[in-house]
Amino acid sequence: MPANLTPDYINAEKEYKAAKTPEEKLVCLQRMLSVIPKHKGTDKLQADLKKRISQLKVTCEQRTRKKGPSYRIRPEGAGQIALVGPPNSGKSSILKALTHAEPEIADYPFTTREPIPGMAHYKDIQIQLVDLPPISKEHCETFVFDNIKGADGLLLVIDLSAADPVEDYEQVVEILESRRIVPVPPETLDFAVERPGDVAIRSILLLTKCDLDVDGELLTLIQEMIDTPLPLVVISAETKTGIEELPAKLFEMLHIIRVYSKQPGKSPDMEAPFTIPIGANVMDFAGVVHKDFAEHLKSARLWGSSKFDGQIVQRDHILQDGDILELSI
Ligand SMILES: Nc1nc2c(ncn2[C@@H]2O[C@H](COP(=O)(O)OP(=O)(O)OP(=O)(O)O)[C@@H](O)[C@H]2O)c(=O)[nH]1
Ligand SMILES: [Mg+2]
Repeated sequence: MPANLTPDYINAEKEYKAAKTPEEKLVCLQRMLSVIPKHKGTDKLQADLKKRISQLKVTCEQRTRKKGPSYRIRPEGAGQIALVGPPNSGKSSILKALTHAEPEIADYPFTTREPIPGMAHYKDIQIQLVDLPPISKEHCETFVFDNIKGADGLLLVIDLSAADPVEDYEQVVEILESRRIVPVPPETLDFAVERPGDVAIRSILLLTKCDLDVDGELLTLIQEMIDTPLPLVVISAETKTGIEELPAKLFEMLHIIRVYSKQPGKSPDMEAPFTIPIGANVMDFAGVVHKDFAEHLKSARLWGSSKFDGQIVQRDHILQDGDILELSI
């Protein structure tokens, strides 16, 4: 039986031949396997591809282990949030829609091969987004999990127009849990986990490509079928539906507030707030501004959530988002 290979497959094979590193070769082989016509005539070829993929995976894992943590993106801004999901679900498109990053976006799986950071803006702060290579049962780069574990929050990105978005979501959670990562709702305060060693991370389930669900039928079906404690947020990177509202959700997920510092007799610096955890008090803020303030704080005056402007507040006074604090030593 003839194999009848498609142009997609032939292109992927060309890329495979041109690929230089084992990682690039692996991605090409996976792409070849995902686009190869599935019928009797390609059975042998499929088996051969699978064998080459598993051999290359071993080589790649050994190389990743040697490279160590160099793939981990250094956190910047008020917090780091990772984009996690199956191949082709639309992760990179979200990074591009929210930041100035220019990730490669393409209509085939395993386009993203290494973590790509970008800064999203929320009011006067920046939140770091990290686009990651996909996770799937077929293949996951080991370093992806280091990035996920180190993130302050996760966006689980599922294509709601995919063949089985509920299954996609369940697989992502299963893979994460097999790596001891437990996505929890953004409002979670208590990170008590069932198994010691598990890492709980605040997460949102992003159902993307909603422009392909014009009458909302797919969404209704997903809402009926899915079993998740996470909030569902529906967006489209294509039409930008829901994109503008996302930074506020990222901010909420970080559980932080913005507090401005003011020097005595001067106007406050409203350009660059400090970010501190919700529930932090005057002393916590002093420690973040400078260790001298924390060690020698004499008094603090508050503008914003205080009863009157310039009110003197105690060291254990709990601060609110948008407060301005004048510290004196
Ligand atoms: N219609 C529609 N297409 C989208 C949307 N978001 C992404 N796409 C398309 O989906 C395909 C995959 O998008 P990517 O952003 O590259 O997906 P990814 O999850 O980063 O893919 P990998 O890096 O391979 O894991 C591309 O062809 C995009 O143009 C969307 O909101 N609507
Ligand atoms: Mg991508």
